[in-house]
Amino acid sequence: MSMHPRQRLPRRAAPSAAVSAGDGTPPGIDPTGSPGTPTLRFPSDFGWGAATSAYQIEGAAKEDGRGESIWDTFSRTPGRTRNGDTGDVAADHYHRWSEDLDLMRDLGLHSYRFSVSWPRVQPDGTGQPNQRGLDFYRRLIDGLHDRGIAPMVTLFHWDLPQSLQDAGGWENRDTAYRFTDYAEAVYRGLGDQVPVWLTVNEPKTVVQNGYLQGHHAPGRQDPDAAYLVAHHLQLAHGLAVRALRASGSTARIGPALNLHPCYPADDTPAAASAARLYDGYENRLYLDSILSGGYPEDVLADLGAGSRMAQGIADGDMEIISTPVDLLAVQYYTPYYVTADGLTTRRWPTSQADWQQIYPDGMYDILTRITRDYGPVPITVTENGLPCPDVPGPDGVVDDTGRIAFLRDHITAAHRAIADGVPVESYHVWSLLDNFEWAEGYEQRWGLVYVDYTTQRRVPKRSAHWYRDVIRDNGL
Ligand code: IFM
Repeated sequence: MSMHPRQRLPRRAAPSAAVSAGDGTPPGIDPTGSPGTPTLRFPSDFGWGAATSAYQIEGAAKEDGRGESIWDTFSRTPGRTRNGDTGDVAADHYHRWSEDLDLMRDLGLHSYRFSVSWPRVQPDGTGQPNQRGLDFYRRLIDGLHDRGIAPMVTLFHWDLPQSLQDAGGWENRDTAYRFTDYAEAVYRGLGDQVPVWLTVNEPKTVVQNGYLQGHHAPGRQDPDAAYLVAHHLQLAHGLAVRALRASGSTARIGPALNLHPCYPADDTPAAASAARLYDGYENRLYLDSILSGGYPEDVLADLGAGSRMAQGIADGDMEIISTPVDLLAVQYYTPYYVTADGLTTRRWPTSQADWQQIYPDGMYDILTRITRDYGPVPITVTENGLPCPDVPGPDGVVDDTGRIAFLRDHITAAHRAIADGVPVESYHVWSLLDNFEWAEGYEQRWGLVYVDYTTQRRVPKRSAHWYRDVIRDNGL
């Protein structure tokens, strides 16, 4: 088996000459644009939202019967996260959910995407659900409806119960079946009030960060295990889609995939061919299987017939994985430029997250490519955003002009894709609140709303006011 390119490329690559000022403002872009008379109107039923995930905001790690997740274990292990940060308290959303819902109402959000914490609902990953855990999400969902905001619920956003990890985690095929039981318990508890379910968030990040590079939980560096995990995560997705349908639910369901356009770094045939394989690992390994029923041949060939993944594909798995979905949730952050030897290089300024090149046209390219290659599957953009070094000024204002420029340019790119026939239904900013950014701890602030982690005071940033106007005007 040849090595996946990401293995040879540390995520933290050497800085290129073209770097941003660190506030995410690409050179040459006026960050101060604010909506006046909108010149770009979105379809009248377009949905505007914001997204979060359980471990990143909830805190209350030991309350109301919540069990331990792999992120509790990982973040409490010295050296794993920046400054030793954990999600023990995070943005304390578990206690401040009502205030946070009021913030969402003030923004005018149509849709709020959040995740259910598996160990809050099944502390050990199996068995009877913990009613106090379900009650929290019931209160949240009722509170959203009271404020006219539609809940969009992700079932798995990386916080696997530690007990399941102890039994092999996603390397163990059985975990996909445990996920289905958990999904059924959540549908039974909350399903009547949830119009959209997302199964598994960014399986690729689990594969790459959790099992190739090892800087996310569970901290493994084992390529052969990584791609078996890719298969089991997708099996879990397909089984959950079937289980939801079998429950008689009319809710819509789909996967949440982070997709990256992969361009050749130069005009050589070798770079073109390397970029094609890179695209296989980044995108087609998830899109072809879920939307077309088979893993890409080039990736399978590259992994080799003897790989644990190839050996782990049982009869009928691909039919399960490709069970028709109602929508595809797309998360776009960065493009990749691939050299002839399968490494990546930078072409655009980066944000404070050094893996993120700011390239709004990549949003257009990835959205149009989905429709071109897989047909008119309805798309919701469930994440898009950047971290900025946000600090309240003496007047208390958080002036994140770089975020406004970023959002404006990416929303404009999404509008162009819609105008060219891509069925994009909604757009969600990552993130509603500053939160625990995994291995980066609390250093990177991704929110529309600033969180003072000492007092837990929330301060809507300038971008929040700007986004509120975009929603109000249904355009910019
Ligand atoms: O914070 C993460 C999120 O959990 C998944 N998508 C990418 C975001 C920014 O890194």
